[in-house]
Amino acid sequence: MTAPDRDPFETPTLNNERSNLLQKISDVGGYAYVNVAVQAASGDFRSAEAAREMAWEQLHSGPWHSVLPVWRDAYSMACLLVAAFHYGAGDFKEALKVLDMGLIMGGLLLRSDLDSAIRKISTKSNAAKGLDAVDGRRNGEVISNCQRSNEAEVLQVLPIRSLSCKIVEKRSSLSLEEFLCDYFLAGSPVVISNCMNWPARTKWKDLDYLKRVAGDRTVPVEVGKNYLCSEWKQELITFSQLLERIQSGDSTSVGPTYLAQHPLFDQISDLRKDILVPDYCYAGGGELRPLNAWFGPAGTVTPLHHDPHHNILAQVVGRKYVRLYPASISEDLYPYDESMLSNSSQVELDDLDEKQFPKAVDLDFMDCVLEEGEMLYIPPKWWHYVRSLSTSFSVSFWWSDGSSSPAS
Ligand SMILES: O=C(O)CCC(=O)C(=O)O
Repeated sequence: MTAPDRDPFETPTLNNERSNLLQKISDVGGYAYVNVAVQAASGDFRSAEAAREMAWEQLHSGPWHSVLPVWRDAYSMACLLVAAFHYGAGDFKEALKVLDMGLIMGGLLLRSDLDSAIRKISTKSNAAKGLDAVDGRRNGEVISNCQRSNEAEVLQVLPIRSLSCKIVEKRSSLSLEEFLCDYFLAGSPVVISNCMNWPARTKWKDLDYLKRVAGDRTVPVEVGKNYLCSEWKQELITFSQLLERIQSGDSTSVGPTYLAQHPLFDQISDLRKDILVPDYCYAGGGELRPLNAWFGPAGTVTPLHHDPHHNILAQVVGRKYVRLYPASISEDLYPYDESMLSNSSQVELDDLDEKQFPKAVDLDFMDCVLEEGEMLYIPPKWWHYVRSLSTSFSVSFWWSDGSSSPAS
């Protein structure tokens, strides 16, 4: 029997779990926070806001890795307290925004309370808007897919030498055994077609559906040419605002808006139901990491970099160009010296400076246009550059080797 969903906005708000948390916050000297949180729990909205601000300051008091985990849980708790007031006042949008911030920035301790508060509010808010259950369909407006479809048009926007070297091998309905023997153990990339029988293939093209399940939710996006450029910035916007920017083809003077490398499916469970973890991700017996979403218009660029994990990049909607270089030629790609950027290359493939980076000019690479419904296996530490050729929604599945440390 499953336990009944406990009320995330329960009274008294300070149950055992939250009282224990307050004790831990006192232990690290957060007496002022404890004071205002207790007052908030007895019905004072201003105190709830003050608690949230205090926790927010702690989250920004130094580098992210040095923030004490207890302050991340304190932030989640304050978000729950603040959201309870907005919910009580019938301001569902504001309540959702606050709870999403708790999910994005907060700790794990009160995650199930945040999730159930979001479920509760979404149900009420959909009922207020006259929308049926998540699957109830209306006449769907479809994601506009300004595709660059012919090769000459595609080549115009791609880095020089694209599609002229070695095209990544493509295999249809590859079995797990074939994947293991021919690619995973050999450390070779492969494009796999006919393998994505997911509800997301149709649902994520339907704007009404996306608006209904995610429209009022707050998500972090990147704005700018790419994360290595000086004018690049991050913003928090609602999923509806992101859809509007994508649909209007609005690329600001700085560059397109990209929801990139965000664990969206931990945040919005209805979208998680639309996808399946490919069996290939169990190769090697390692641990699957949080799934990341990549959603944006044509023209988003993820510059040349590598990751320590195995990766299946699943192309759910639209198409992308991907270029790959093996790990063995890393030095010829001039990685940045700073440790934060040491997995990124200084070589800008879209505007290759041959004088500054001569060794990169004639390097062999593999590339492909990853079409809708295909998956690309990228072995660990392989350098990759990715450019979207249309509106594009992809999911990346990263997993570690059973043999390597879980942190890698
Ligand atoms: O799709 C993209 O823009 C980048 C994907 C990527 O870098 C990854 O999956 O590791």
